[in-house]
Amino acid sequence: MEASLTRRGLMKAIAATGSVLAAKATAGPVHQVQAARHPGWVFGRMTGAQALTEALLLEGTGCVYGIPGAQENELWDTFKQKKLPYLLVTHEYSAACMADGYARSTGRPGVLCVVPGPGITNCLTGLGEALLDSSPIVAIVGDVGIGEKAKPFQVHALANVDLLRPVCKSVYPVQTVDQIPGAVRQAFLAALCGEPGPIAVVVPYNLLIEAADFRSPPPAAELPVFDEAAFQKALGLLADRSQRVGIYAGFGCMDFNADLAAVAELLQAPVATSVSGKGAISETHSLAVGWGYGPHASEPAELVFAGERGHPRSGITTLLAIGVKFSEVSTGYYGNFQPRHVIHVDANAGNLGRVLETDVCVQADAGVFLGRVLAHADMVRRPADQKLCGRIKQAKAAAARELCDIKPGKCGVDPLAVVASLRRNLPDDALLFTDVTVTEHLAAEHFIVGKPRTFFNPVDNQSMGWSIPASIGAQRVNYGKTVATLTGDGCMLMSAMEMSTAAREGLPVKFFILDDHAYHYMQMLQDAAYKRTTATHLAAINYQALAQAFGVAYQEIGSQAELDAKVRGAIEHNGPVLVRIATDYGDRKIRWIEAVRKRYSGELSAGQKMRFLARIGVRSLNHRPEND
Ligand SMILES: Cc1ncc(C[n+]2csc(CCOP(=O)(O)OP(=O)(O)O)c2C)c(N)n1
Ligand SMILES: [Mg+2]
Repeated sequence: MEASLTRRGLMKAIAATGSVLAAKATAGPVHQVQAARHPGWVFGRMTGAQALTEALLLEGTGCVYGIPGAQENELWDTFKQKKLPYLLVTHEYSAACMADGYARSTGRPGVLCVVPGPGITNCLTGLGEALLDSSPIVAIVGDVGIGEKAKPFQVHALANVDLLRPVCKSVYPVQTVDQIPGAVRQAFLAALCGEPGPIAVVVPYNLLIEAADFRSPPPAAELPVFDEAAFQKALGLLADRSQRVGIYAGFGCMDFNADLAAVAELLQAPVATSVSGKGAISETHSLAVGWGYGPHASEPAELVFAGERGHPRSGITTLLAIGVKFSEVSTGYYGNFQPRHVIHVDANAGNLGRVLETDVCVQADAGVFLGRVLAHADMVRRPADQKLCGRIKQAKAAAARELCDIKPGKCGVDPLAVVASLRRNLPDDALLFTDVTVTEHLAAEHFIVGKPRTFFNPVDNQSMGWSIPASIGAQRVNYGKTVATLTGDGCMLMSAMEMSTAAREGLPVKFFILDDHAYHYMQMLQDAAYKRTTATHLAAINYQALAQAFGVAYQEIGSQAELDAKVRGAIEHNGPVLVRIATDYGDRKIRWIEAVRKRYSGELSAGQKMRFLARIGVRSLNHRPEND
């Protein structure tokens, strides 16, 4: 995954710093005048910690999430001295998730700072989520001391650089103090360049207290790759008006809302998004059909893309997939069907044409591609398709009616009712963070997203417990906005401690916890395949006491009748609130799970199927299964 582009850029940045360094700057007033002449440079005599902090400030860092340690106390002290905002967390997993929440909500790289050894191993899961979900992060990571005075068997002396490599797009191990600012600033560029992702800058701690004369310019951005020949071929396909185009838009389209809608209108193409692409087009747009386009996702998307029986000229024939990679989760185990023609556009050549067969793959940033299509509007324009818009409207109305099909719930609230209530009561620009519960799929399907960067989900690493810290990280830099999490009791148990951070900092996140005392997700999968459940029951927690201990307000929702009023009350409260929702999943069907189960079982060999069926048959005779 280490891009030669970013390595080359790093080398250039470091070389520039080094060569100027050779010319030794003079300290004092003359020097300060020189520094003023170099806006945007890290310039002057300072320590490694100061140069690192200057670099973060020059990149506009809004907050550094993390935990200090002996190796980095110098750095944290410098953050304070230079007024770089920071946030102390309770666990480094959270630091990575918070930086991720910052990045997804702002579009700018989120920054974390952790110690080597356990600081690194604790944050690996969060960095892994950012890597698989294309979220830009800069991880400032300490390392043991190097150089002549370095001793053997230092504390935290794991293979720190090697540990980071598999979960980062690139790792920059700094070797000398003068490399620090160049490496940090190059990391910001690389985190965003092409397909975004996490970059780690690893700094041996003794370099932080070393002083040097810095003359480090900002790194030069490299032009994004644009495959012109492939673009022309794609344009040719789009110009064929006998074909009906459908757009599948991913997270890569998130900042090109207006252009995406304009291209859709130009082509009269329905638009489905990946789950992380939700919001790239307003889901209330007349051509937006929801997420996915297979049987696992929004029903309107499936109906409109596949076409309806008895309507021979319905359904799409050319798929224009932009800034998206057809991952297992987003396609419901590769359930997006193969259209007749496929144009796949993505900034990362490694993502192109890996899942569907393609007519043409265009390596390009989504924004540049969309802009170029608009520049050729006359070649590809279609007349307004009233029939298509009518069908979309009808399909969306049917899906909306499903939202009214709320189960009464014997001992709590139907999770679909929670999703509906959140949509009714959260402002349009509120940020909602979902988590790895079965409800993530209900939310993806039914939570209508109107604005970009307002709906978030840990998609491809499916890291439980992500939403609590990610939402706190986002709230820290989106103070005026309503920020909420929708998570399960199992997920909450993984990162609940971080609610104390929200309380300490007065970050008014609304934590909605669906409590069923179980891993319902696993129960749905296990019960169907094994006719019993194993290791899925969770403790009954005293949530009120927990909220009190953390110092956050508490709200209890026990029935559907009180749902709306209490959800509204929590949202209107001016501080952080833990909302326990007694949840009754009942026999609520989840399209994603049904579809994935069908695809998995379709792939079993005859022998495997027989073994599963025989076991199910025998166990079905037992009416008192040995659960958990
Ligand atoms: C770190 C991690 N461990 C295990 C899993 C497997 N897993 C996926 S969902 C889930 C249960 C989630 O429980 P909860 O938050 O209570 O939601 P519910 O299933 O009840 O909807 C588990 C164990 C995972 N995705 N991530
Ligand atoms: Mg649960």
